[in-house]
Amino acid sequence: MAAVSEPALAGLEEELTCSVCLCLFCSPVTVPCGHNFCASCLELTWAGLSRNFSCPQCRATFASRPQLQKNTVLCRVVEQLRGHAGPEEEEGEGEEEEEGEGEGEPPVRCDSCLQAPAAQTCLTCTASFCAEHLRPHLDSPAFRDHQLCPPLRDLQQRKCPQHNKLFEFFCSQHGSCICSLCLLSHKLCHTVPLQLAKANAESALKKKLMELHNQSEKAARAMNTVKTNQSRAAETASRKKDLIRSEFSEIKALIEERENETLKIIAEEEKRVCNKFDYIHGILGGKKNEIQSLKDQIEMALTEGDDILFLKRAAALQRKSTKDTFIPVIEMDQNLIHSTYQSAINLKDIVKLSVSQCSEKKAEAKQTPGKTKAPPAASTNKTLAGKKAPGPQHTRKEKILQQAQAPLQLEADTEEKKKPVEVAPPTGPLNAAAAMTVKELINNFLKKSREELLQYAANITLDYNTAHNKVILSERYTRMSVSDTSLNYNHHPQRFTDCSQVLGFQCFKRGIHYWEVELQQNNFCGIGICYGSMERQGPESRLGRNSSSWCIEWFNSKISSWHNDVEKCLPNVKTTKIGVLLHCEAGFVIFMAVGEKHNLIYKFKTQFTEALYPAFWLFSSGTVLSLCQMKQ
Ligand SMILES: *[C@@H]1O[C@H](CO)[C@@H](O)[C@H](O)[C@H]1NC(C)=O
Ligand SMILES: *[C@@H]1O[C@H](CO)[C@@H](O)[C@H](O)[C@H]1NC(C)=O
Ligand SMILES: *[C@@H]1O[C@H](CO)[C@@H](O)[C@H](O)[C@H]1NC(C)=O
Ligand SMILES: *[C@@H]1O[C@H](CO)[C@@H](O)[C@H](O)[C@H]1NC(C)=O
Ligand SMILES: *[C@@H]1O[C@H](CO)[C@@H](O)[C@H](O)[C@H]1NC(C)=O
Ligand SMILES: *[C@@H]1O[C@H](CO)[C@@H](O)[C@H](O)[C@H]1NC(C)=O
Ligand SMILES: CC(=O)N[C@H]1CO[C@H](CO)[C@@H](O)[C@@H]1O
Repeated sequence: MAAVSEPALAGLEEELTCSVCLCLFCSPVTVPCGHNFCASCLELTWAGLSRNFSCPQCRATFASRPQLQKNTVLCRVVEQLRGHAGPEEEEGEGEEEEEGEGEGEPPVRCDSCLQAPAAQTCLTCTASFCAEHLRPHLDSPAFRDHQLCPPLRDLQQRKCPQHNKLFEFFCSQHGSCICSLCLLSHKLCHTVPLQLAKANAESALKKKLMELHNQSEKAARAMNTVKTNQSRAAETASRKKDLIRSEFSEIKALIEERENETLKIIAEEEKRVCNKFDYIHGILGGKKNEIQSLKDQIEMALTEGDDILFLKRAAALQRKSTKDTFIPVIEMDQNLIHSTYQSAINLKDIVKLSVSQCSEKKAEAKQTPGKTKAPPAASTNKTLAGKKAPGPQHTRKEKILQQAQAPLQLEADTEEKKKPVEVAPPTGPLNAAAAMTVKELINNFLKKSREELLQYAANITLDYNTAHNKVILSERYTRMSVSDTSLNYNHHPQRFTDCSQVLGFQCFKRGIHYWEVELQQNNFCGIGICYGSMERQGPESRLGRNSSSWCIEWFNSKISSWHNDVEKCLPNVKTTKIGVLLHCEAGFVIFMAVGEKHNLIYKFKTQFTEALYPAFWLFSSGTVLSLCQMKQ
């Protein structure tokens, strides 16, 4: 086999022997003082001890039981040695002969006779001698000072090649062994006798072993911590995932419940109408039978031969008649169907909006990790709307200051710079925080481009039943104008009797809605919103003159806002297209000039308590308003 390693391993046997069992190591382990033992021997030695563990070789004591690591290098060396010496090394005498010089250490031969095994080595002569040839050393005074020691092998390796003298010292600077003659050239070096150098190196290595032992224990502890932390993280994540799952299933259940309710409304309406149809169908069936029976009687009478009898019957039959069949109009309540459908769309919009807001926030957080979080109002993309950010350019220092301060500060800043902004005082008891978020929300919407607002677009049609007698509706209920004469619309409780007004057919209880109105001719009109419960008669039925409506009014060149009979004059705007943005939950309505740079005309903030209808007032003949069909 690996003959190459054979000589290398020769002579190592003693080093590879456990000092407890005196056999070759079997799974050797290393104790902190650096000594190796068979794992099982150490187990036996330390069995039953709870402290004062000591090394069986050097008696070094350890307060606690040292952690023992298998000495893998030693293991491999022992295995290699076994591979040559056979597993039972001690009893393998025969093998030893076979292996010859390879394994069994050949005795050191006498340098004199070159045959007999040496008894001692003389360090002075640098030669080994058998008992016989050693005798002069022991007897003759000439050799008295010669230093004798047990036989040493390879004396040549222990000699300085330069001076052919035995090494006696160790130079730590050069890390080499030197002889006494070399000392001259190492005058400036630190040199120590070999024995001392060996002892020093041994203790240094032992110390290092201790340190490594400490380090390895530390590493093992750290590994444990990492594993623990890992499983803790996994646990936390799975717990949170469960919670999130249950939140979402609750959301889904809520939506499903709403779906069920909404579907139920339609189903009930369907049932109501179906029952009516069934009823009418039954009535008509009876009528048909009645007619058939009269028909039969007449036909029977016509076959009567007896004149007297025939005339008598004919007279009776001629008196009989059946009324024309009256078929009542039965249809589903379009208003109900539509508003039910609209409520589903509104819910969808709200969900869509909050879901997209969630992902926007996430994207923002990713974009600026570690930075101070900017307030939402300031972080929306201003360039999208083709507008410049409001407010002056700030220096870098000011910007940092602003970021450090509360969003409140930034908000107040931009608020002042905007010109035509006025805010109606909120009617509801909003707390400061809620008011602030509504403010931010409004600013968000004001920064949106028209394209962005169109995602909330609602097509509005006019409700014929609310139109005042002089309001003409045309273009499939999207255009309104004023007639000089009364149009004699039939009476309806929802109809305006005193003010030439009309409401939209659509009503909004929830969600965000945007519609646009075109002022086509003559600026005498009002555009706004109102509760369905607003008066239809008397002076209080005028838009803005009560607490149930909010509007912007054009009175020739004068523009003003109206609510609760309070007027506020506003700066003029040139545009003829007005956008209305209604946010039911946040409680605001914004009137904007479509296509203008600073497009805010006015905003009302309040808490809406009822569903809201688009509302219009047309003052004089010639005024024409048109509702825009919106493409999403
Ligand atoms: C353990 O060692 C300490 C100090 O070397 C000694 O005082 C103590 O008696 C020892 N205990 C035992 C049980 O040998
Ligand atoms: C090993 O660690 C112990 C405490 O954990 C310490 O007292 C000792 O000095 C360390 N030994 C070495 C060699 O670092
Ligand atoms: C493990 O968790 C503890 C406590 O949570 C912490 O102090 C320690 O730094 C963590 N260690 C690692 C490696 O993550
Ligand atoms: C909705 O209706 C379906 C079918 O009628 C029913 O299985 C489900 O439990 C209902 N969900 C809720 C939340 O009421
Ligand atoms: C803002 O919008 C413009 C135009 O769509 C785009 O180029 C830019 O990257 C956007 N900036 C941010 C911060 O989203
Ligand atoms: C409004 O009506 C137009 C034309 O009928 C249609 O194309 C558009 O999709 C509608 N918009 C909405 C928001 O329903
Ligand atoms: C029905 C209605 O809302 N009426 C109110 C209209 O506004 C005036 C003025 O604020 C109130 O006095 C009415 O009660």
